[in-house]
Amino acid sequence: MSEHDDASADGERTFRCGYVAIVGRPNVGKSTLLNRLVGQKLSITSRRPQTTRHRILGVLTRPDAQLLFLDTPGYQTRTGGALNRVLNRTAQQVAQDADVVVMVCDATSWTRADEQLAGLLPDDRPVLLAVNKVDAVRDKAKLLPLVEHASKVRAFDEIVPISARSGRQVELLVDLCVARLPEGERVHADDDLTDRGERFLASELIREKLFRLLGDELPYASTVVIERFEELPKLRRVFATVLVERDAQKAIVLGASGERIKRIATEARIDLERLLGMPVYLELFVKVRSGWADDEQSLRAYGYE
Ligand SMILES: Nc1nc2c(ncn2[C@@H]2O[C@H](COP(=O)(O)OP(=O)(O)OP(=O)(O)O)[C@@H](O)[C@H]2O)c(=O)[nH]1
Ligand SMILES: [Mg+2]
Repeated sequence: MSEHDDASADGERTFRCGYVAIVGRPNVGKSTLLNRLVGQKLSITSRRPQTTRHRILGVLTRPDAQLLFLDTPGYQTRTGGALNRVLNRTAQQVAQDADVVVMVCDATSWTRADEQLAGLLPDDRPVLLAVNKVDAVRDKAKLLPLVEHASKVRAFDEIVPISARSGRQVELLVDLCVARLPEGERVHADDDLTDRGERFLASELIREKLFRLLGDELPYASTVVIERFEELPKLRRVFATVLVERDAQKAIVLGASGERIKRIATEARIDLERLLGMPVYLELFVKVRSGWADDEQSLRAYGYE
């Protein structure tokens, strides 16, 4: 009997580690799920579709496994424009590189975009379907037709109804992922939450407040650039700019006598302080820079892979 067999006989479990891609059409709750999985707000969320624009890693370490979750931008079927092309590329690449794929859909509606994405996902690795937002479905019997239909579209390994908002069945989803991960040592320290730096997290939290406080008024083509990020022993000083495409949009972001930008800055600062666990000083500016979202070169300059 080898040493390995001895260990199994003693009931010692093998350690598993691998990548789990979270994919789905816009607005189904992928980022809310990532945050629920890691217990921190790493990935920004909002009611508006296409909130996520970058691949975001969230690390969950358990006694038996380390899961490397990758949140992705929502997959767009109505493509057009350089930004959408880059976002779709990110979603597909992440699915190709993962050990397990979790496709998220919305329990209240299955659309053509879900259908297309299900067909695009790789055939050579486990794909689980998480039917999210079940808290919004009062009569759970209404879930059955969706589950039946989805299982005809693709032979999913598992179909799990969950609520990322309440946490319902999220543990079960994690267990199902762990069972499908390869054996291997952890690649991150136990207390690592992500590979993204403080600078990036700061710009994302500001972008979230823009999405949330401007609602439908927010110009789709707006982004945040961190101009300066100072790391003092017990303080972060952040100077950031919101880039918009036109003067009229600048006025919208500023709000009457600058009230809106002030509120955006305050709310972003509070979230950032919570995430970093220290006081933050944040100054926010607005600038007009036209055409950035149509130009792949400036997209790269602003951090879109
Ligand atoms: N009722 C309910 N709403 C949810 C749940 N999960 C997410 N939502 C809401 O759905 C909206 C979209 O959530 P996100 O997590 O930003 O969705 P996403 O899939 O990451 O969206 P994109 O990044 O735009 O592709 C937000 O308003 C969330 O609060 C859930 O379990 N139940
Ligand atoms: Mg998202």
